[in-house]
Formats: sequence, structure tokens, C-alpha cells
Amino acid sequence: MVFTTLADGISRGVETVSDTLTAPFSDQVIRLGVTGLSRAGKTVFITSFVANLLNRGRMPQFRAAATGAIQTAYLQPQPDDTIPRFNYESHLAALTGQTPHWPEGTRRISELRLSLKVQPTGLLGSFQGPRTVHIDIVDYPGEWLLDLALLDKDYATWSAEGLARMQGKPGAAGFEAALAACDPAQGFEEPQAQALAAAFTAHLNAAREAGFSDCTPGRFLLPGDLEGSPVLTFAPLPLVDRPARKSLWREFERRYDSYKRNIVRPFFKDHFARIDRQIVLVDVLGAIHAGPQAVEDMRHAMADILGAFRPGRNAFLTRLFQGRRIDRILFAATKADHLHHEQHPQLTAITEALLRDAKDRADFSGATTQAMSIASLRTTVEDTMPHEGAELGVVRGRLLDADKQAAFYPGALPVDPSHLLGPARAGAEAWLDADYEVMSFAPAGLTLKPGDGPPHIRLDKAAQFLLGDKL
Ligand SMILES: Nc1nc2c(ncn2[C@@H]2O[C@H](COP(=O)(O)OP(=O)(O)O)[C@@H](O)[C@H]2O)c(=O)[nH]1
Ligand SMILES: [Mg+2]
Repeated sequence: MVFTTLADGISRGVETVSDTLTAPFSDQVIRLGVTGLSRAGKTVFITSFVANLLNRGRMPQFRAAATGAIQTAYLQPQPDDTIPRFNYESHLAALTGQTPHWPEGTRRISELRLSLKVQPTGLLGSFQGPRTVHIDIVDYPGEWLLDLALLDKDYATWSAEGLARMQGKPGAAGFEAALAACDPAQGFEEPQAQALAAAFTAHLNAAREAGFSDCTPGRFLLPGDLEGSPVLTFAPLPLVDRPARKSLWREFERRYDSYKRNIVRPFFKDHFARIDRQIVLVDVLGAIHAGPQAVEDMRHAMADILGAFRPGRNAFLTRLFQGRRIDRILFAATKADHLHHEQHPQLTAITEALLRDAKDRADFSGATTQAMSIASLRTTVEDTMPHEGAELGVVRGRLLDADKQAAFYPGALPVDPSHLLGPARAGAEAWLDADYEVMSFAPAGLTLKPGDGPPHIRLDKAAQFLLGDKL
């Protein structure tokens, strides 16, 4: 009974398919980019965001929904035929089905068009009929944004930085062993190149797994169809003095340049430069759990990601954007349902502080940015428990591994973000006076009222920031 409304939203979308084909060109289109590093929560976000725009009962802070200005919402065929469609229906079925589970990870770009019929409000509004606003949601890996930094770097510089950054991280020893087995100044041989690239990729994956953010080149982690191709078969090498033409070093330099030309540039040109509004999802709690080094690494990654939103800084991007820009960027700390709401302000403050550095240096030429703590799908309920003579705010949910309910307190986040970011910046190995935990909750079984989308935290505020002024 619950799901009838959601199913309704889907079938309604199918009925109106013919609309696109006849839709006038004057319809407003907003391209909304959704990005974040792998596992940040993009798939869950888009699924729940769309479900909550189709069924707007839980969107009180999204004004156009609350006032009834949005009359209907429906899915339509997307405008780009060559980008995979975001698999909304199966992701929603995973999250809200009989045995709810998290959707499969996706590792590529995808797109979904959601169209809204909006009745204009205000003085003139009542004289006009409703207008149609298309929201084209584009899901792409945040790792691809990090690659922007490569465009300004030649192979020697990238190698030197990469080798330095690798020190002490997971998988570094394996790569160093592979490196010791070859001489970059000597003649190039494909098996050697493959062994180096494999060890390098293993390191990137292990580092990512351990909570590190800055794991470029991004396509090494998400190779898709390019797996095994020469453009992904290179690695950083120590500098060689005047390398010979057929050396390993020269060939890797060539492949690195090819990666920039054939992978990085086309992504920015074909996808990124067309985005109007952007949400960047960040698993801040996950990084805090992984430790100070992961937090510091995330701070660097955020700075690089922010760099992509500053076209003025980069000649290539300036040319692509030709004066237009992404004018609103939301940085959302995801999975906030792991925390009792009394700790949400702390999480938001930490997210803001992670960005501040980059923001202070940045010239956003007027782009509005905001930080927020959200949960795309709320898996927990709040509770309090007595603890050492006080009441502790906890959350309760169904554990992912053991199929049972548990109460969870992840640790006290400091009110002053510098208590976390300071030690992280100073290179601390572990948090001094606190331990932060993350618990994996499974999506809860849902009984939704008609007209309600799945439960969430602040998706309505996110929608208001990202779309509100355009509706
Ligand atoms: N508790 C909770 N977990 C979430 C939420 N969003 C994502 N997750 C978890 O994070 C994982 C990765 O999310 P996903 O959307 O697949 O990440 P993506 O790689 O960025 O697309 C999921 O499998 C969930 O375990 C949320 O709102 N609440
Ligand atoms: Mg995904």
C-alpha cells in the first residue's frame, strides 16, 4: 500500500513520455550536477531526491513544493542519447522494497530528466498558465573533477608529487617494489608497464578503501570500458635526466599526456561545462572515522574539487565556460542520520571548515556556496540514553551485518572544528582524546503515507538552495 504512491509517480512518468517530443524549446532547463567521491552517497541521493520531488509530502522547506506551485512532477526521456540513464526505478526498488538494501555502486556518468509543471506565483502569475521546468540530473564521479589539477601539470611534476604523496599510504610498498624492479631510463616494455600500472592502481584502490580522497588519476579507480587500455597503463616514475626517446619514462609521459587529452579534457568539455547547479556530496563522517590523515587528505581533495568551480584560474576552463558559470554549489556532508540532530551543527561546521581554506583562496566570482548536513535516506530514529549521569543523544537503526536493531553513539564531534582539523593538518596519526566510529545501518522497512517520499534529513533545504530561486 505504501509503495503505490511511489509506483504511481513512476507510471505517471511513463504516460507523459510523449511530452518531451512535443515540448517547446522555451521550456526552462536546469542541469544539476551531482558529484562526490566514490561511496559518498550520489546514487542514494539522486534516488531519494527524485522520489521526494515526485511525492513532495516531506519537503516542507522546499518552497515551491510547500506552496503547491509545483503542480506535477514526472520523469521524461533525457536530452542526451549517449549518456547512460540513471537507473532510478531499480535503485528505488532496492531502497524501498520488501527487503530494503543499498543499491549497487555505479562507476560511471549517468543522467535523469525530471520535469516539473510549475504555476507561476506573484502578481502576474495568476494570468499565466503553468510552465514546465526540466531538471537534468547528471551523476558523475568526483574523482574526475580531481583530474582537473592534472591539466596544469607535466608528467615530471605529477610524478614527483604523486610519489611524495604516496609515502606511507596503503599499497605504497607494493608499488615501490614494482618500481625497484625496473629502470625508467631503459627501453620500454609493455609487461613492465602493466606491472607498474597494476601496482599503482592497487595502491590507489587501497588508499581509497582506507578513506583517502586524493586518489588520481580518477579513471584508474573507475576505468569502465577503458580498463587495460594504454591510456590507463602508466604510473608515476622518478625523474630521469634526459630520458631516451624509447625509454619507459618517455612512453609513460606520452600516455599521461594522452590521458589528459583524451579523457580529462573531453569530460570537462562535454559534461562539466554544461552544468548550472552543483551539489558535492562529502562523506565527512567516514573520513573522521578513518582518522586525521584521511581528514587532511580530504581537505586537499576539496581544495582541488573547488578549483574546478573557479574557471578564472584555468585557461582551459575559462575558454569552455565562455563567461557563464555554475552559480550555486552546495557542499553536503552525507549520512547525517548516523548522528543525533544535536550534533548536526558540529558536522556542518567541520564541513565548512574543510572548505574554508579553499574558499578563502578562491575567487568564485559570485557563485553562492553553502555547506549542509544531510541524509538522503534516513535509516535511524533518535533516542537518548543515560550515560555517566547525563543523557546521551543516540540513533537507533537496523545493523547492516547483523540483522538486528542497535543504538549507536559515534562520539562527540567538537564544537570547534579546529580541534579536528588542527591535528589533521599537523600530521597526527590518530585522534588524541576521542574515537569516532561509524556504524553501517541498513535501510529501514518503510510504510509511507500517500504523497510522501522516503524519509530524509534536509533534502528539502538542499532542493530549496539548488532550485528554489528558479521556480
Ligand atoms: N545511513 C546512511 N547511509 C548512506 C546514505 N547515503 C549513502 N549511504 C551509504 O553509503 C553507501 C554508498 O552510497 P552510494 O549512493 O552508492 O555512493 P556513490 O558511490 O557516491 O554513488 C551506501 O551503500 C550506504 O551504505 C544515507 O543517507 N544514510
Ligand atoms: Mg553511485
